[in-house]
Amino acid sequence: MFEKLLSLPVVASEHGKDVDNFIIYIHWLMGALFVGWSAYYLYVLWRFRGSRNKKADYHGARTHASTYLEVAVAIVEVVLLTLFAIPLWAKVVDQVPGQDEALHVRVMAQQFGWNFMHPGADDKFGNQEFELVSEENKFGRDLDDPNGKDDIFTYNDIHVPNKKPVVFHVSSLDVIHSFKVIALRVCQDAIPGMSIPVWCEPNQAGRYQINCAQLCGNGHTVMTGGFLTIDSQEDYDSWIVQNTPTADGGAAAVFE
Ligand SMILES: [Cu+2]
Repeated sequence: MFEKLLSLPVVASEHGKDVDNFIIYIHWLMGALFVGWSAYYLYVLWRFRGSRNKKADYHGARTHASTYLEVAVAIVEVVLLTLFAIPLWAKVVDQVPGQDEALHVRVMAQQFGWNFMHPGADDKFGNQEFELVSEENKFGRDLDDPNGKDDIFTYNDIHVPNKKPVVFHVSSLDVIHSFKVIALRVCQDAIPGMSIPVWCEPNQAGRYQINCAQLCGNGHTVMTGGFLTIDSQEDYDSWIVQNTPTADGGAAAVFE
């Protein structure tokens, strides 16, 4: 019900509900503050109106009510922080699944789009070297590494399986961008020279828009052209087959 009231967008990840609930709790607090402050403001307008108070009174408040209220608001904020925000952060941000527990995908943002590196059928990335990074080789892939032969490279299009954790290793080729998939309730800054993991467990198949959440240049809005598709296992398997590079570099050539 409150999701509707706040027009929260569709959720497609396991932890998304927790994020939404937290947003709702904060709105409850903000609602209470809004009503309380508004009522107090109206009361003060009436209580200290000019016709009743011809002369200014320098004493100010004579009770401690405002202090108690301040303390009560602070306690609610501490509860939101310690019982909800910090445990939620620990659960959905800090505990990144390991190599065997999740699909790992590399994301390289650039002005103005999203490059993806998928480990392919063997679930192993090929070697990458900083020295090899170029306009054609955005991930600095080592073309001689056998683990990298089946790696899939795409632009503005990535597929992940439903109901399996996925870790996005987010980086940038030029300026600071931010990888944001609203449906997944995932957002991570993309910083040149760093690879920062962000993860979730998708739970609803569909095609979802990717946004850049940092103003990154003239074409910033064009970065909404990226899409993430959550596939059923069957669709995902066929996506892998269709996009795995052939020995002559067929599929890879299309996407690089
Ligand atoms: Cu951007």
